[in-house]
Amino acid sequence: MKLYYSPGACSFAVHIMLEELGVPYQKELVLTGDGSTRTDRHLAINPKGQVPVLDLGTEALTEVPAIMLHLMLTYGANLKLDTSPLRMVRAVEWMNWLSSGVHAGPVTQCWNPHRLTDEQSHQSSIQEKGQKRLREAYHLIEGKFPKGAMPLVISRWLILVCLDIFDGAIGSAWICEPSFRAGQVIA
Ligand SMILES: N[C@@H](CCC(=O)N[C@@H](CS)C(=O)NCC(=O)O)C(=O)O
Repeated sequence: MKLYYSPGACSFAVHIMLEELGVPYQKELVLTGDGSTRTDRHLAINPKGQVPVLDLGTEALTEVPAIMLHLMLTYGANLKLDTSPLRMVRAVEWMNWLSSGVHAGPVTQCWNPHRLTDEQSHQSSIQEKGQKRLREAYHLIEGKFPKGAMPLVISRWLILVCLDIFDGAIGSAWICEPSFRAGQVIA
């Protein structure tokens, strides 16, 4: 199994999961900032030109929620994860929202406003709005999961989403989790 990743990108969520599940894997660095995701070689692996990709040997998986689900279902027993149907459905529910409503939405607004407009003068207001939306999402999540009650897969995603945006100064419940520190080690 090989993870194509870029430090601090959304591949981080998968990276942390692999470390915590304790499964052997290889990794290959594909930086998101220097065009490496758009090379012919990488496009042959993932035509979307993105990380993460988890190459299983037989086929390559893309999209964080799909990869996380695969890891949970295949190796969840390593961490005694509850993989009963309703728990898995809940995980999908959260990951879909984190992937679309948070990552593709406000995170893109904050980090890549140029993807949303060609008008340079509009970019700072798009970023500002993105930060507001991200804080709203963050408060929604914290309200839902008090300290220590957050399902593992969600906390892994949040580490990724909030790490840079809030500059580590969130002071929230989940930031104290061991996985956050694990994430810092492999970042
Ligand atoms: N929906 C995708 C999003 C993947 C994505 O946005 N990857 C970014 C890094 S966070 C990337 O590879 N960007 C490089 C690029 O678009 O050139 C997923 O969940 O995996």
